[in-house]
Amino acid sequence: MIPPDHPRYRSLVVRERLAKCAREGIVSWEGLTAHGRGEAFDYLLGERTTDSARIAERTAAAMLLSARHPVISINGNTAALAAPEIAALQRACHALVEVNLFHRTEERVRQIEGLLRDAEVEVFAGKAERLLALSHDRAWCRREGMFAADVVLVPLEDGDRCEALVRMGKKVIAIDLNPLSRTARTATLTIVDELTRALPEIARACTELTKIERTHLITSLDNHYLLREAIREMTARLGHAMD
Ligand code: PTJ
Repeated sequence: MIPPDHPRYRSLVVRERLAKCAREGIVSWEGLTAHGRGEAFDYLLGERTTDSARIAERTAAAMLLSARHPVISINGNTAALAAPEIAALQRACHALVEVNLFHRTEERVRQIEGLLRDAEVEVFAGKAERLLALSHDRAWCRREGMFAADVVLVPLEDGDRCEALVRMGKKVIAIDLNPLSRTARTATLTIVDELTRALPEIARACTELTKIERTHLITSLDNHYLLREAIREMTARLGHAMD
């Protein structure tokens, strides 16, 4: 039992949830280490949404709303951490939601789809094929889903698939607390923010943005600037800690 007055209460509750989901097979064991890396970067960020992340989140909303065929890709960590937030974002931007796993088994795909449906996500399921140019199992996706998408939102991604999707001419929006990762540097747009803060911000922006604002955000997108700002925020906090 985690006492609610513990100073790291939220963080401990999230860890407990991920550990439970790992025991159930929804989160991969490797996903727990990925979460730890995310926590470390979030600590450096001050566990808050920075101004540049908010710009990235509004730009993501603009891209999803302007897309012909937007798809949100879900892995084990994302489903365990944010199923209700995915449902809310799907309602706001009408994207397809598709499960795509690195540590893929049919059983895990089914479990994660079930968890999402319980949270009222409309899951795009059905027959997956090995369609992406990757030697690992993230290559499995649906022909009418991710394969046909023009914009793909990929939370907690591994760099390989991000590169493969970009090479296919798709616009890739990554959510990754590590601004130095290959994913962060390859994506069309990188949101350096924690998943459960980022998704509601994107959903809110979907309901707020005018057409003119959307166009402005998309045409002024500068991912290099967004990454530089995230790194600047982190190094500034480290600098203050040494004062
Ligand atoms: O469920 P599977 O089988 O598809 O596996 C999923 C994992 C996460 C294990 C897989 O995609 C993986 O290995 O990812 P990486 O390469 O470790 O990358 C995950 C990235 O997400 C890292 O750069 C972390 O810093 C970042 N991250 C972790 N937790 C969060 C996060 N970013 C935002 N919000 C988080 N909560």
